[in-house]
Amino acid sequence: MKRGFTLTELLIVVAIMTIITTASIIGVINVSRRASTERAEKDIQDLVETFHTARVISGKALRYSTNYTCTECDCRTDTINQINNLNSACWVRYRTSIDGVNNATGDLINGYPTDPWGSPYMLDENEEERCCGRTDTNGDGRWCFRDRLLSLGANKVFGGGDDITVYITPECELD
Ligand SMILES: [Ca+2]
Ligand SMILES: [Ca+2]
Ligand SMILES: [Ca+2]
Repeated sequence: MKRGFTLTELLIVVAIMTIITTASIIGVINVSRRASTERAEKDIQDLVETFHTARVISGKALRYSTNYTCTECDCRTDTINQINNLNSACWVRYRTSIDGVNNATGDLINGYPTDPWGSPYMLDENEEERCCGRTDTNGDGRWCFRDRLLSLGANKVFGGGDDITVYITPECELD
């Protein structure tokens, strides 16, 4: 005589299916997160190469192409809403800097690159920036500090353990 599933058997089957489904979803999320991180790293690498080109063509530190010593500074205290606002001071400055680099390189940057989470890339120009207690220790008239480029990561704000940060070796000799 055939018998149906008992309630216990049904519950076990449901539990197993739930576990399998959850594991699959987590797997998909992890793969997608890894793909986003890899894209951000690739974008950053491309931008660094373009910044280098601007540096070589102009013969000057990046800050002279962007006309800023801290493109990202208007973004540092921004909330997610502000980062999402294309008219915010953060975005205006970012577009101005990209335009400056394109002027120097003959339009090597296509559009205004955003990271995989929709934020502009953050740039702090530091090479030949005379501030912040920095000194020209070897007295050659060049302040050799590293420019920094980063993605805010999935949380779209500075910090939180998900920033992807690259420091750019200055073209001038290190002090
Ligand atoms: Ca700076
Ligand atoms: Ca120096
Ligand atoms: Ca972050």
